[in-house]
Amino acid sequence: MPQHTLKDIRNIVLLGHNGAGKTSLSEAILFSAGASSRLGKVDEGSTVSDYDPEEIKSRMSINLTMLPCEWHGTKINVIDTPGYSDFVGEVKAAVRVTESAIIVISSSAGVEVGTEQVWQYSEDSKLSRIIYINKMDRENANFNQVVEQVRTKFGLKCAPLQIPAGAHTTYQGVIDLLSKKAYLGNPAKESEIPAAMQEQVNKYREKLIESVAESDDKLLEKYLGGEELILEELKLALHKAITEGKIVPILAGSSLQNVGVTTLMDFILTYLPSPAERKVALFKDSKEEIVEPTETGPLAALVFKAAADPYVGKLTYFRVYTGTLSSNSQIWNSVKNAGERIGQLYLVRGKTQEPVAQVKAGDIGAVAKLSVTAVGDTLCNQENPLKLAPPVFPDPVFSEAVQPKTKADLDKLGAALARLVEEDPTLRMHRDPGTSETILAGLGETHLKVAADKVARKFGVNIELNIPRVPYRETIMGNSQAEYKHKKQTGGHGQYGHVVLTVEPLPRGTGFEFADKVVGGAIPRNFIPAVEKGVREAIPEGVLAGYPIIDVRATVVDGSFHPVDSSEICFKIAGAGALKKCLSQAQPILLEPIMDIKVKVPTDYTGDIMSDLNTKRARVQGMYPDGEYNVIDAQVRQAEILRYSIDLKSLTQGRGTFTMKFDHYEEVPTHITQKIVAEKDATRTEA
Ligand SMILES: Nc1nc2c(ncn2[C@@H]2O[C@H](COP(=O)(O)OP(=O)(O)O)[C@@H](O)[C@H]2O)c(=O)[nH]1
Ligand SMILES: [Mg+2]
Repeated sequence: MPQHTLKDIRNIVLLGHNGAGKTSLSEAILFSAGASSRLGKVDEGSTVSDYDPEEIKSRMSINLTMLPCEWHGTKINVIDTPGYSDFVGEVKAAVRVTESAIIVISSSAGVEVGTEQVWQYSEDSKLSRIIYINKMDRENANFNQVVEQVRTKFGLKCAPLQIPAGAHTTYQGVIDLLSKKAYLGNPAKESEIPAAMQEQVNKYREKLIESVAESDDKLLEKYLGGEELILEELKLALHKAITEGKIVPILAGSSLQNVGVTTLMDFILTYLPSPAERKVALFKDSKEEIVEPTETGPLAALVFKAAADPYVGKLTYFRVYTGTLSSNSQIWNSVKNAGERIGQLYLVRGKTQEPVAQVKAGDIGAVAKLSVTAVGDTLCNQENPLKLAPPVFPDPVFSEAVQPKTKADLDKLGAALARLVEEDPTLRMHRDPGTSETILAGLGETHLKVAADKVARKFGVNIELNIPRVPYRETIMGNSQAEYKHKKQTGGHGQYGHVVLTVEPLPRGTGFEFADKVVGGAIPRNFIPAVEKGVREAIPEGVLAGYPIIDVRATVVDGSFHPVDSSEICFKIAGAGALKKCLSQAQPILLEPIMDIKVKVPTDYTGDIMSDLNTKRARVQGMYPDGEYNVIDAQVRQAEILRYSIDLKSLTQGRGTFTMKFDHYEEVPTHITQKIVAEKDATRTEA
């Protein structure tokens, strides 16, 4: 493909509910543009977009996919995205690097949960939009009904620019309301409007012209003055209104039959903005500067995706906002403050990569094997360290404990998970010191299942996912004093260390403190650090159920030593021993994490959510409205909400979202403590 200038590029993300037909539409676009030689089908696993084995297996998109093609000399960078909410990270990345979105809605299902969500994302990112009502060939296709639904939900700025000719078996194409031409058949042929539809066309056209006129003061004056508006000025005004988000045109088609797709592509060229029409916000030393994009200006390219490719290794995707990035060059990562060597640049389409010498402003490319660069970073020149705002990803809300299936899997686990997390900014991994489990956290059950499949396939590591254990902590209620004498006489040199320790509880959130109040050299100064070391090494395993100790101060108050037999190791052992004894005598208790959660649900669901939170014995702290939603703030024991993302999905048909963060520890009720201690004792005797 030849290089394109800023004006000859359109960056477009396909958004919509899972199953609306985004991937099928992307396939029809590629085929119509001649970028693929046959029209693949999702149901046969033969599309350019869903090429990943996990996508073919599940018959749905999981990743964002770059699908560039050329239409009448203009490059359209189509980005297909997943509709399933667990993969919203991919959607957020794609929305960040595009000027426009096509929101795909099924003509039979209408506006769905996912439609509402992506509408919000596109609104937040101020994208220019088209609504494309797909599946017009379906038996229960109902264009007018979906249009009404869209206008009720998203406002009157959504207006049909086309109407379909026929529906279901009689569906043949679309009528363009502005030009009053019909485009029927596949490939589309310009035809006269069927006589029976003339009246309907006139009605919708009048409405459309009114909306277009309203978007521009001069046009409105003319229109109200009764003057006829000419097609060219209407087109210009419509382009401007769409670019500014004042009008969201509604189009129709059938991706599966490839009808209405070339008219959509023509529409993209005429009405959606090119990168030249969007100013770029650059940050230099935290100061924002708004500039016009140019190919010759200083370089600023945003990294929005990383993926492990079987052939070229780690592939990093970037969008150039201004300047030009060249193959085999040295550039600067302004977020990491480090240089980076750029090798061969590629234009990616599905799973294939075409090597290119340069990627210019407005375009999207990829490069293999970068060493320091991660998603969200900006690539630039060292003498001009610019930054672009990174995509904003949601925090994980669902965790599982990762268990390797075999010893061989264990050895490779850490490295494989690290690479997985590097690729997917909505995945996190950590090792919980309290439970000794490796925790993988993501956006939902499906997200983690797919991640597990991926480590098996890409890195050859087989893992199991289990419900994680609650990271309890231990502390004490009372004060105590105890001593521990480590004394051994084994032939020649003996061992001697003697420590007297006190413990006292500290306020929640203080952690662990060590103090030294030894006077008169009962323990020589040089051994005190050894005592502290022994005490600190004993903290991770409490005396009740083996959980880490927090909110305790241990003070060494006395002891004794032997001039010959005492050593650091002896005082370490005595310190650890004294702590254990002290803790056992100081009314040890278990603490559990209490989480702050914020649940956002459509108002109708408030009652159901409240009663569910009630059964989880959550403490509701407050509630406030946010548009058509209610946000509920509550505190709840972590043990109760380990699977909350699953519960919330089923309670709200996927409409609810929540965030969760650790707030504080609280004492575990006695009967539950007894259960946990008993379980711990059982595993101890097993081992
Ligand atoms: N009848 C009909 N089915 C379609 C059309 N577009 C997509 N589908 C089917 O709808 C299902 C989901 O399509 P897909 O493109 O994967 O949707 P996505 O999740 O939005 O990417 C598949 O079974 C497609 O064959 C269409 O225009 N007409
Ligand atoms: Mg798809």
